[in-house]
Amino acid sequence: MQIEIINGPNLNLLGTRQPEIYGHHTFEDYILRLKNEHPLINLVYYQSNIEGELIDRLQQCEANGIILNAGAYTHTSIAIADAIATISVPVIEVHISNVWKRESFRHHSFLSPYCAGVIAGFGLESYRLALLYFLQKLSQ
Ligand code: CA2
Repeated sequence: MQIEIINGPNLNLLGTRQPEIYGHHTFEDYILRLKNEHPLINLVYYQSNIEGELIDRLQQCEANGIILNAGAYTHTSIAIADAIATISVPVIEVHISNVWKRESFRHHSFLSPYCAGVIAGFGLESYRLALLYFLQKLSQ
């Protein structure tokens, strides 16, 4: 089983800035832990700050499921929403922070209507919860 985690803009800065919102861990450290916990899953990680690259990656993805944190593009990108709507791989939208506790411009997502579900507000554990959903769903 292959699951791909795709992170959008600025998420390469995890663990270096705004730890009060985004925590102290780099994503590379976190994904190593997930991989160690799930050695039978082929967990692939991709990050880009560029909208078109994220769309290319979504279109090319051959995984069984995608865990997507599109960062601020969540709230702006009809193009990423169209890409999710077009592909057959199921996508779970995740956010580290609870976006509904934050500024009102973060309350709307263009992506959610095309995603299997949304997980937000659990720090990096949001990704683990999404992974657990796919593990359960895909092993049925
Ligand atoms: O809570 C999330 O996961 C967000 O997707 C993060 C985005 C934000 O625009 C969304 O509204 C919610 C921002 C990512 C910025 O990531 C940083 C990480 C570390 C330091 C600075 C920024």
